[in-house]
Amino acid sequence: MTETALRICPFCEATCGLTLTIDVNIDGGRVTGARGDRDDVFSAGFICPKGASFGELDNDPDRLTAPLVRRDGVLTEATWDEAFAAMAAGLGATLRDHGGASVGVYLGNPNAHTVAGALYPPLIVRGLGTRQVFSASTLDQMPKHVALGLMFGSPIAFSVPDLDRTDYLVIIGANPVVSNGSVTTAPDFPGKLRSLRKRGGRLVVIDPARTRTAELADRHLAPRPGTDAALLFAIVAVLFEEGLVDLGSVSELVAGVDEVRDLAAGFTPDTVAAYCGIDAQEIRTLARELAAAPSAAVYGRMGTSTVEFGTLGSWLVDVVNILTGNLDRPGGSMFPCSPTAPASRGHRPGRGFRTGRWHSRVSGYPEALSELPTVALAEEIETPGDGQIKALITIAGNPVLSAPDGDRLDRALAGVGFMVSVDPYLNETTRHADVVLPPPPPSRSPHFDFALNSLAVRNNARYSPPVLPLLGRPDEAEILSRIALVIFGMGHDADAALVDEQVIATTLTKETADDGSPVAGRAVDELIAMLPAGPGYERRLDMMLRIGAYGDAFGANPDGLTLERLKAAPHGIDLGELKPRLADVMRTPSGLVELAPPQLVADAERLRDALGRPAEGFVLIGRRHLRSNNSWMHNLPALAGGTNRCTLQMHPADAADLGVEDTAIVKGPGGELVVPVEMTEGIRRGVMSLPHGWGHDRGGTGQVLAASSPGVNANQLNDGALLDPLSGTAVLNGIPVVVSGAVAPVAG
Ligand SMILES: Nc1nc2c(c(=O)[nH]1)N[C@H]1C(S)=C(S)[C@@H](COP(=O)(O)OP(=O)(O)OC[C@H]3O[C@@H](n4cnc5c(=O)[nH]c(N)nc54)[C@H](O)[C@@H]3O)O[C@H]1N2
Ligand SMILES: Nc1nc2c(c(=O)[nH]1)N[C@H]1C(S)=C(S)[C@@H](COP(=O)(O)OP(=O)(O)OC[C@H]3O[C@@H](n4cnc5c(=O)[nH]c(N)nc54)[C@H](O)[C@@H]3O)O[C@H]1N2
Ligand code: SF4
Ligand SMILES: [Mo]
Repeated sequence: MTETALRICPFCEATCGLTLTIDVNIDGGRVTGARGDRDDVFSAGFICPKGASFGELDNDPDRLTAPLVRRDGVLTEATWDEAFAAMAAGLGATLRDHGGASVGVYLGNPNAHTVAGALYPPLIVRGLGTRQVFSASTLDQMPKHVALGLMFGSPIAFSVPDLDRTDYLVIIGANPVVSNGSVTTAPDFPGKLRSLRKRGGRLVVIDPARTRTAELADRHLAPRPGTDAALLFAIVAVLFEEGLVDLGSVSELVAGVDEVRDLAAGFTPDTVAAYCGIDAQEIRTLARELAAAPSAAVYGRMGTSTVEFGTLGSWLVDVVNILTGNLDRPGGSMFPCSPTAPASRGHRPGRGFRTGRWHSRVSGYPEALSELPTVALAEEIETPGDGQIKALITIAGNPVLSAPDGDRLDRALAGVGFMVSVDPYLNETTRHADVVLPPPPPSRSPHFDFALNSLAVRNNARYSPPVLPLLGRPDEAEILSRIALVIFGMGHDADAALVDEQVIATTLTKETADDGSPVAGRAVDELIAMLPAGPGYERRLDMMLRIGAYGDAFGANPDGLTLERLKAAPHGIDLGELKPRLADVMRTPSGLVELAPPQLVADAERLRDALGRPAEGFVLIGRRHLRSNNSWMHNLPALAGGTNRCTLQMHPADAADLGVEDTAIVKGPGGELVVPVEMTEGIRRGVMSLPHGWGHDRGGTGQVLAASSPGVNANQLNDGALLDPLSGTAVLNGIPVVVSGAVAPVAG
């Protein structure tokens, strides 16, 4: 017998609503298919190949179904009791002998896509009191956090392009037709770009490669990799030079405009043209069009972020949005309001934002958002001394492939005292663990987008309870809670619900004491008694919804949101189009947007020095594929093969100059690879691209299909020495490489 069930897709940031088909005759049920849910209030039926493979991913026979414990050097299946006890013994011994500060934590990307990943890792990190915290953020969006923190006083003050209403969109360093959007949550990004053009709007794409997104554009500019900050600065220079600056509705709320004008004068189109590889006139035209458009938005992602001047570039995206009057206005770049955002407390100054409150032990890198650069993880494990990492917890990550110089990290992980990994797969990283605790597949896990809702191009609330039963396994909330219990010194077999109850009591105590809270002055016990019976994560979610921006304030606002209401609306609740709310999100001490933070002004000097650098040699950039997801979807037949291959793309003219045919030897600062070559006219000359997340040839990973077409690890070319200094983010785009043919040309 077949049934259907609704489930939000967790495989990328678009958060599409899916309708799953379930075969209930199979023991415990089995997902047999997935299609887009046409009634979903946010995604309206959109689905991509990854979402369509939900069943295959859910049922992958290589997923771990039981925990693994290392015995006599070999990872061996164990019972959950044994595995939790082994985790408690290993972690407990490290805590006793070296303290919580000696435990490192690595948090990977899917933590942004699970309920457990949002709710429990912060408790684990806080409980340890460790500064050895690493995540995929310093391989990704950390530059944006730092820029936002310095400008708005809040590192999460993300604005997103108002895709449905904008008249003019500039996409710089992003390929949302393939990635389905990032740090902007929008199902059917490609459709939204087509609609923009259909309603007479214009699309400009700035990318060294003619991507599928660039192919939809009215105009495509292909700059040299790593030069976005200079290009954006030149746009700013033109806006000032030609009197096109108009801050619109935010003009009373911005400080530092004159400083930015003075700074930008050193980056005119003529000054940056050679460095960026873009004609000065093109830059002027772009600036004029941006200023003239009735509404416009600049949207930047990986290509603007994971580069040498990532924080500067991320800052300048918003500087352009502000100077053209497009920040916080319909059709411009707007601040979403998620259902778990705190209820509005109006415009109030905050404590501001700082980085570098402490530094990494070995290389002295500054902390950002209480994290250290992931490129420093290996050296923090290897280098003896006070504060050395003696034990490591990894949750939903694979830094051996996703971070620079995986070979070094691979060796370091082999030597770490104790390692526990929470991951459904044995991969290049988790194969080093002493205990692997696999969470259940998505069909047996709940879903709510704590992080991604606050990046949505239309405000909405949706919740998916688990579709299928757990069959005696702990869910990820319980797995992470048990790790937290050990860290709190309560023992791994204590009641896991205590963790959530503690958070609820602490949060409500703070809220009821806060005059600006919708539950100010209420009795904590009375509020706790109003939470629904059920799993702790649901109780926490209900609490967050009720004190949140749309909440029922525990009955004070009877029409407001509760988890019960949300559950009664399985296709979600539409919360309307984005509305201006800058005053609500801004938390600078001055109460103003700081357009010229001193740290960024100082870093502009570094960029000015780079302008004179000769533009020679080849550089490497990355690319993504519609049917992949970083390192962990190469094991599914439906997604593997075809054009989803690990090849080096290069311009045929470059190949001819280099004498490269089918195969190339690529040398970078971190190593050397032999890679199949794919010629394409759609990439700028002097630039080559290689996808990341491949290199599944290390053995011992238990992903049979992935290992059969392993590809190479692009990040092995990178030694990780190059960082964006303000954010500690690895430079992943614009790596210098030397390329030659793998087979000597036949002498003729
Ligand atoms: N050269 C280069 N390198 C890059 C990038 C690039 O563009 N170029 N991109 C970078 C970016 S943007 C990112 S985000 C990082 C990603 O870096 P990571 O997050 O370190 O790596 P992923 O490959 O995403 O690995 C995710 C892991 O989570 C596991 N997982 C999946 N679902 C769940 C779940 O529900 N629970 C748990 N506990 N685990 C789960 C998967 O099995 C997999 O092992 O890579 C970065 N590396
Ligand atoms: N199908 C699929 N979807 C994904 C993922 C995936 O692996 N596969 N990964 C997910 C994750 S973790 C993330 S963070 C997002 C990333 O989402 P996006 O940022 O949209 O994805 P990328 O493909 O990395 O796009 C970066 C673009 O920047 C270009 N680029 C490189 N260097 C430069 C530069 O210096 N300047 C400019 N202007 N452009 C440059 C590249 O050619 C590339 O087209 O995608 C998410 N979605
Ligand atoms: S676009 Fe993203 S969220 Fe939507 S179906 Fe595809 S992978 Fe899932
Ligand atoms: Mo990412």
